[in-house]
Amino acid sequence: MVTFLAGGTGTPKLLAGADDVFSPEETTVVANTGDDVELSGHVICPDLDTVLFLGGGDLDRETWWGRDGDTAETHDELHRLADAAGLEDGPRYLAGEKQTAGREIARWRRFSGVAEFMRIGDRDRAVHLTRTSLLDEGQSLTAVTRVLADAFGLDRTLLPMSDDPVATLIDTPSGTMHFQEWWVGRNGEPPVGAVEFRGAAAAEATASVLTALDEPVVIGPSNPVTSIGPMAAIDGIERALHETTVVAVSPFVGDEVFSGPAAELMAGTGVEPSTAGVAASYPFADAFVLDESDPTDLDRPIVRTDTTLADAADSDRVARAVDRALEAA
Ligand code: FO1
Repeated sequence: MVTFLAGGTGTPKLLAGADDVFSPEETTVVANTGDDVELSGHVICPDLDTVLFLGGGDLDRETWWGRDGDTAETHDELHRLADAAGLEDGPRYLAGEKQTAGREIARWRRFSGVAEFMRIGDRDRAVHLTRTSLLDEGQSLTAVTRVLADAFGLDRTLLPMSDDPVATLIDTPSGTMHFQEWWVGRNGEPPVGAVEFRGAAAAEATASVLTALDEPVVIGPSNPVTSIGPMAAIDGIERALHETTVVAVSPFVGDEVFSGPAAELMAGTGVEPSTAGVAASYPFADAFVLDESDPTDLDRPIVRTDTTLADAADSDRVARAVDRALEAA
């Protein structure tokens, strides 16, 4: 058994063609939930859903979020209506007292659906509605994720990092905002200062996550700050990572990032945006997979390969390197 930590697109891209090396039946994926928001009344879990749709053969591979070929008629109509009603565009946070009313919720991740600031596909929305309804019926996020995983025919075990809410908040010169406001609402533009994982100190790793972390762990080329950071910020998870074997794939070649906001987030939080910075962010990692042209040397074992992840053959190659790194760790 092997457990992958997933956030953003890095680990899903590694999993996309890794089945011959890491059979889905023997793989658990623990997904970041720091990116989750409540928008238009829906609990949206982007990092869980990317793995869910990938496993169900229904992921939009252009964006690596949302469902393949989805329409967005409800979303488009929300914008048309807001325009017609003269309502200002979002992100529109609900008022302070509404942030924590109702289901247990981390502060400042709850948004109005007026001029919905994230594009929610119609079939995607059905997933969020089902999730939210089951949560409101009293099920835990872990239990709801199992129900959805069964509906999508997943062979992998998929777990949220915690059943407790955590919200990744970004400090910028324009104020503190939720990760999704910064990334989707403002195109990742206000410069990043500190990053806070609100709720993480009180959040607990579930028993299923702790059991999964008894196995060797693989951290794909996800961004260490907002994809993996919320998981490492939960005490029980951090302790478990120090105790088990961990292999991490760098999302950088030296100081060049493959994609996404990792470099801005690392620089903003005082970590060198490079493979060396990734290694410093993962003191619990026992070995690394680096690109063959990455000049970085580390104090831990390194396996090198071409770490480009553009298609299934790439994922297979990188997965084989991960397997060798697990042996070297
Ligand atoms: N990313 C965008 O850049 N724009 C969107 O409108 C958007 C909508 C969206 C809806 C559901 C979902 O699960 C993910 C969505 N994402 C969107 C992706 C998301 O913002 C991030 O890429 C992840 O949180 C990072 O893992």
